[in-house]
Amino acid sequence: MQESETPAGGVFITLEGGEGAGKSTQVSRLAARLRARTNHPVVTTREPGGSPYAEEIRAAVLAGAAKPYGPFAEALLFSAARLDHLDRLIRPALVRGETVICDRFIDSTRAYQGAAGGLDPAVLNALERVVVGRTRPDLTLILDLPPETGLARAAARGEGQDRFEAEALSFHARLRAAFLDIAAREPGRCAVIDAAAEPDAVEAAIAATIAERLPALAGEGPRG
Ligand code: Z5A
Repeated sequence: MQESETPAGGVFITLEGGEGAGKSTQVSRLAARLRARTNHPVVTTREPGGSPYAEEIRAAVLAGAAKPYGPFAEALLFSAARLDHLDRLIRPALVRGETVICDRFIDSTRAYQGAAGGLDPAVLNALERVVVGRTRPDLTLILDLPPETGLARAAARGEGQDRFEAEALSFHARLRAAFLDIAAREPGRCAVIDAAAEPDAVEAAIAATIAERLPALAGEGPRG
C-alpha cells in the first residue's frame, strides 16, 4: 500500500447519488468539458472498480455474493476495492497533477452501508481513516432526484436489477436523505445538483459549480 498521507497535486472530483441519477452520463460530459479547456490529463474512473482487482470485487458484490454476510462485510469489500483503486490509479494520477473524476467514492459507503444499511458511522470513519487517509475529494457533486425517477431510469435500460437496485423503495429514500445529510454536514466539499432536470441542464449546473468552486480548473482556457 502506498503512503495514505501522500499529498495530492491534482484535483479530485467525485459524483454521488442514488440509482439512475445520471452520474455516469455527467462524468463523461464533465471530462469532455474539462479536456476541452485544460492542457493536462483528465482521468475518469468509478467505484466499486477502477483497477483490475477492484473490478473483480465489484462483480462479486453487485452479484450479491456478500449480501448474506451483512453491511459490514460489504463495507470491507468496498474498502478493499477502494484501497487498490487509490493505490494503483487515483493517488498516482493526483501526484502527477492530473484531474481525477470518480463515479462514486466514500459517500456511497456512508450512504449505502451506513445510513441505509445500518452500519455504525464510527466503524465507517475508522475504515475511511485507514483506507482513504488524506486523499479526500476536493469537490463532491451530489446528484439529487426522487428515487422513483432514478429507479425508473435504471429500469428503462432493461439490464435487470443488481443487488442494490433490488432493494425496497424505502431503502432508496434513506439513501437520498443520507446524501443530502452528507452535503449539509460538509458544504465546503459537497454541492447538491438537481439531477431530475434534462441532461443538458444538469451538465450546465455542474459546469457552473466547477466555475464557482474550482475556478482554476474551469478557467485555464482552451487547449492551445
Ligand atoms: N455501492 C455501495 O453500496 N457502496 C460503495 O461504497 C460503493 C458503491 C462505491 C454500484 O452500481 C453500486 O454499488 C451502487 C451503490 C453500490 N448501487 N447500485 N445499484 P453501479 O455503478 O452499477 O450503479 P450506479 O452507480 O447506481 O449507476 P447507474 O445505475 O448506472 O446510474 P448513474 O450512473 O447515476 O446514471 P446513468 O447511467 O448516467 O443514467 C441512467 C439512465 O438514465 C441512462 O439510460 C441515461 O441515459 C439516463 N439519464 C441520465 N441522465 C438523465 C437525465 N438527466 N434525464 C433523463 N435520463 C437520464
